[in-house]
Amino acid sequence: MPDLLFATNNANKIREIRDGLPPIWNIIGLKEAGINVEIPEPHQTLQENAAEKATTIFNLTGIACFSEDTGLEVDALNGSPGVHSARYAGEDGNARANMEKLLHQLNGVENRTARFRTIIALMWNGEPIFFEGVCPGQIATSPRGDGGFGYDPIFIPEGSTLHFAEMPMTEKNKFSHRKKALQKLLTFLQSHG
Ligand code: ITT
Repeated sequence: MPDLLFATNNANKIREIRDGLPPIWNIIGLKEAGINVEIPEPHQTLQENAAEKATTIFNLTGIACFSEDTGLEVDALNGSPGVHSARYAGEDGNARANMEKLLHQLNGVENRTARFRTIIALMWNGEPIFFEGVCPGQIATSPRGDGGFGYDPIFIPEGSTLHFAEMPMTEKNKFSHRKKALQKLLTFLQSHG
């Protein structure tokens, strides 16, 4: 089974990618690979950040790898928090504070349409190539569920009445941005592998 290094420190992303991949690939996260680095995300687009993460780890290790960057785009907020989703409330990775800020911004707002967007960057012949997945939906008025991570308690994907955090991972993966991007990556690897 070939190893594929997933350049992320987010254990939830690793779980979801493993759940969505047929077991022909052995997905390894940075921690498991013994790589302890803060991956920079300095850019204004998901694509540039994804490329930065994958390129940084590839240059460090020389190992076949991919990364992904994800953002939540809310129409009533002109696409915010978008590429700034992780630090929306200031502190990196504080999901509760991020959700509270978003719900506050949308207080009394009727149009709650939004989408998660994932860009995967795969290092291929030393250069990043990209695969995109989008999941349209709505921002709920209050959180529900204790599964998933990040903004999952307040996101209702199109085609469901459940919040992402109320779904088991396999159900989330029927809708998810990450799974759609992963599917494109898989198709590419299967035809070029
Ligand atoms: P990396 O190591 O891969 O960079 P990260 O946690 O920094 O991991 P991102 O910058 O891609 O990941 O995440 C942006 C924000 O969006 C962050 O607050 C996540 O919790 C949130 N997020 C990402 N994917 C999500 C998903 O599927 N459901 C809910 N929230 C998600």
